[in-house]
Amino acid sequence: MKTQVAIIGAGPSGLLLGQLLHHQGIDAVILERRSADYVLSRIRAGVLEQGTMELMREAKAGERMDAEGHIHEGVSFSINGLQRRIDFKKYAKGKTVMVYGQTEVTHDLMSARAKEGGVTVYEAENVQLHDIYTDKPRVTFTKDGKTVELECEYIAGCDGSHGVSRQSVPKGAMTTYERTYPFGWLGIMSRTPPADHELIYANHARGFALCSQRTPMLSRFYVQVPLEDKIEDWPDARFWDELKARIPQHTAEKLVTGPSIEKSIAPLHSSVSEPMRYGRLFLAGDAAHIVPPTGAKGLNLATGDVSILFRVLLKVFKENRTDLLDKYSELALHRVWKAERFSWWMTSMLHKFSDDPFAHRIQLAELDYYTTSEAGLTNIAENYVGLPYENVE
Ligand code: FAS
Ligand code: PHB
Repeated sequence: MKTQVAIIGAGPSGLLLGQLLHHQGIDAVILERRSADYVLSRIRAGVLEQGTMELMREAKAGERMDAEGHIHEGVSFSINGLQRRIDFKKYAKGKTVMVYGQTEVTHDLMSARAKEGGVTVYEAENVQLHDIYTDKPRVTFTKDGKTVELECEYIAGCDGSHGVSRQSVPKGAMTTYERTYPFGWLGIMSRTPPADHELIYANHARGFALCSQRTPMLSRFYVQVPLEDKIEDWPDARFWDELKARIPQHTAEKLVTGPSIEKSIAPLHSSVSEPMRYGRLFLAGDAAHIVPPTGAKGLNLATGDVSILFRVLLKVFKENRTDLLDKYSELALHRVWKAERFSWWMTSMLHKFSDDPFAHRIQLAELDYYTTSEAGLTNIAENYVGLPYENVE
C-alpha cells in the first residue's frame, strides 16, 4: 500500500485531518485499531469552539452540526450558589460556542469520509511505525491475520495518549510536563431536559459540579468525586442529591431527574509532550497533550493542532514549503500551552482540593473578581470560546 500521509487513529484528530487533506487532493490512509462502532461508543466532549465549527465546515462535514448543534452565547459560574453569567457576545467579540457531542462530530467525519471513498482501515492490529527519521517512513499493521506495509511520505500520530505514535519516539527525544489532580469526574447522561439554557460550572464547599447538555431531551451532568470512588458507590439517587446540593438552589428546584443511560468516572490530568514533531512523524491531539475537561478544551485543542498540521502539509505538498515542517511544533505548542493554562485555572478555581477554609475563600475571592470585572470576564470569555489559531505562512 502507498499513500502521501499515513494517519494513525480515527478519532476526531485523525478523521478531521483525513477529510481536510482529501478535499485538497492529498491522499491519506487512516489506520484505527478499534471498530468504527467502538470509536462511536465513547462518550466524551460536548462543546465546540468556533474554530472547530469552521474546520468541520471546511472538511465538508458540518451540515448536521449546523442543523442540530445549539449555539451558546454564554456560560454561568455558580459560586457557592450565587450564579454569574459570562456573556460571550459582550466579552469575546461576539464569538460563541456550540453544544454538539464529540460522538456526533466523529460520526459526521466518518460518514463524510466513507461517502467520499477515503480509506480507513478499522481493526488494524499491531500498528508499527518504521524509519520515521528517513524520507521513506513506513507503517506496518495486521489486518485479518495478514501483515500489510504502508509506504508514505509523512505520518500523523493522531492515536491519543496511549497510542503507538508516542511509543515510537526514541527514548530521551520527548519531554513531558504533567500534573495529576487529586479527584475525578463522575459523569452521567440522562434523557432529561437541561438544567438551564446554558452550561453551569459550580464551585461549592462540597465540591465541583457541571450541568451540560446535548439536546433539549439529553443532558450531561458531572460531580467531582474522590479518585477512589467507584460507579457502584453512586446510585442515581445519590448522584442527583449531590448535584442538587452543589448547584444554585433555583436551578436545583426545577431540575428534572431521570435514570442515567451512561455513568462513568474519569480522572483529570494536564500533560504536554514536546516537541510535537519527530522526523516525518507529527503528533496531534491527545497523542501530544491532555487537558482536564473543565475548560472544554480537549477536543478543541485536537482540532487546533489539525488545523496547523493540515496547513503545513498543504504548503509542503503544493508549494514545496518543507521549511514549514520545522514550524509545526512551535506553532501548535503556542496555543496548546495557553489552553493548558486556562484548563488548569478553571480546574484550580472550581474544584475542592482540601478542607482548608483559607484556600476556599481565596478561590471565592478570585472567582468573584473574574466574574465581576471587565478584565476578568474578558479573560474567561476569550479563552472559553477559543483563542485564535496561529497563522501558517
Ligand atoms: P482520541 O483518543 O479521541 O482518538 C485516538 C484514536 O486512536 C482512538 O480511536 C484509538 O482507538 C486510536 N488508537 C489508539 N492507539 C492506536 C494504535 N496503536 N493503532 C491504531 N489506532 C490507535 N474533551 C473535551 O473537550 N470535553 C470533555 O468533556 C472531554 N471528556 C473526556 C472524557 C474522557 C473519558 C476522555 C478519555 C477524554 C475526554 N475529553 C474531553 C478529551 C477528548 O475529547 C480528546 O481531547 C479527544 O478525543 C482527542 O481526540 P484525538 O486526538 O483524536 O484522540
Ligand atoms: C460535556 O458536555 O461533556 C462537557 C461540557 C463542558 C466541559 C466538559 C464536558 O467543560
